[in-house]
Amino acid sequence: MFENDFMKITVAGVGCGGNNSVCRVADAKPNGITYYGIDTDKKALRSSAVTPIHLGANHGSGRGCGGNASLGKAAAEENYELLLDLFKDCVVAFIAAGLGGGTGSGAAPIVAKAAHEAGALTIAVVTKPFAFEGSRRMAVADVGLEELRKYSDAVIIIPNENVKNSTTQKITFANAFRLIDDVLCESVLSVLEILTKAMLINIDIADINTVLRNSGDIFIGNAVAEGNDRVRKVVEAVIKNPLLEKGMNDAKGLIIYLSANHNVSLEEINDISNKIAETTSPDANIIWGFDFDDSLGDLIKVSIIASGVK
Ligand SMILES: Nc1nc2c(ncn2[C@@H]2O[C@H](COP(=O)(O)OP(=O)(O)OP(=O)(O)O)[C@@H](O)[C@H]2O)c(=O)[nH]1
Ligand SMILES: [Mg+2]
Repeated sequence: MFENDFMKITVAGVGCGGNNSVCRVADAKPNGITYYGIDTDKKALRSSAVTPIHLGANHGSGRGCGGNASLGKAAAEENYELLLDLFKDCVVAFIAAGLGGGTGSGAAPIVAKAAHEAGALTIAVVTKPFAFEGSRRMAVADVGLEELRKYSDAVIIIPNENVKNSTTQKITFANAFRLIDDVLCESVLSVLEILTKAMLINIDIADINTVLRNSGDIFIGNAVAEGNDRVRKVVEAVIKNPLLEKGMNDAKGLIIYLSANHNVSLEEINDISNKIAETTSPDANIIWGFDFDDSLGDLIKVSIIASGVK
């Protein structure tokens, strides 16, 4: 796990789903991150393992928004100054939410707006509801997503339906949302890891801002491979992520981060980078980081963030 003691990174969960996933990130204990659990539901916040922020004391009962995104929005606007304060001096802010409910869909865009206005690179990581949750909830999610896109620099979208393909094990109803919390959590962790590692090596926040500021929807991929054919295997795996709504085709920006032991050849690094770059648009802005990691043995590890994906 990486360490970060050189800049303020904040991970904020909004609403029940957002909060659960942020608690998972905090459990994984990456150092030097500030966590907030933001909700209109006072009771839900009581069990939060991260710093609780209650929104909208003057808007409703303190029991959540019951799926009403206008209430969620009003609650966040009521506490806008507080939100601005939370993100003061923050360099990168992650906003996690399950879209479809009132707090996540209504308040998360305003939380993103505050983070962005405070100057942070603002990355939203959100889920869309299962089909069985009904069209009304999906419509609330769609409106929430459009609002979030207005205020976030980058958005990662995970349709809950895709989670069904994420494991060969039976997904019980009881653990379905737990699994989704994990997916949200892993997405945040993986972007965090790429950003902090890349910045430790040879990429600075200015490079990262160039690729991710106002970049729209983003794609993330992680893969490892070993053996004679490891270049082909790792490239094939890293450019696919069945959990995400968008693939990485025609990306306008790309961060590639590779690690391998000291035996890795220049040709391998060259081939991996070129093959990944071929899937982006020809004028894509590509930034690249590498680190030796002898603990990987024969494995080669590649992580990517592609921005402006269609
Ligand atoms: N990750 C995760 N998602 C959940 C959970 N419960 C529900 N969801 C999903 O997230 C969407 C929003 O639900 P919640 O997060 O409970 O809603 P909220 O943002 O708290 O909004 P209100 O309760 O209406 O104020 C749902 O439509 C589900 O798709 C959960 O425990 N974890
Ligand atoms: Mg709730």
